[in-house]
Amino acid sequence: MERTFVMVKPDGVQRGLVGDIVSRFERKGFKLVGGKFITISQELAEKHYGEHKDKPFFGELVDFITSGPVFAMVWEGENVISAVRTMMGATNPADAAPGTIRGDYGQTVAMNIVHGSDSKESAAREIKLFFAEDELISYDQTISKWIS
Ligand code: 3AN
Repeated sequence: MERTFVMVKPDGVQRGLVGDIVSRFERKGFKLVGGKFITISQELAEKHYGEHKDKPFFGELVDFITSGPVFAMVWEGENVISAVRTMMGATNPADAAPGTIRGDYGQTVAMNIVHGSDSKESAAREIKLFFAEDELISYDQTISKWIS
């Protein structure tokens, strides 16, 4: 079963959107297997956004993601990586469709509420970066048999 890394960014936490975002993935039928409320260190931010280190907005990105607490999660389900990306909406909230998280709540690309892994490789890397193996919980959920 596929897993992905999702994070409510500092703007989403400050705006009180954690519950809404968790609720969307729960109602979709995905299973929460890990979650923690943390403030990201400079070192972790630079690792997480390593692929953007040569971009002009890298400094801004690291400053923003370390500026306040985030809610980091791991979600599990059929095609969960791409489904979460669809539910988040386009990176630039101005282009994100209504009904998506960024389309409903976001305004700027720098503060776009939520992060979700963009591939199997990123998901594996990001989950490992944020969670120890024993922080991810496997459990039976009876709803699973009705959705996949
Ligand atoms: P996504 O989060 O949709 O995967 P990426 O990986 O292209 O988007 O970008 C990572 C993050 O970098 C975005 N979530 C956004 O917050 C930030 N970002 C992307 N483009 C810009 C930009 N032009 N200016 C400031 N921040 C940006």
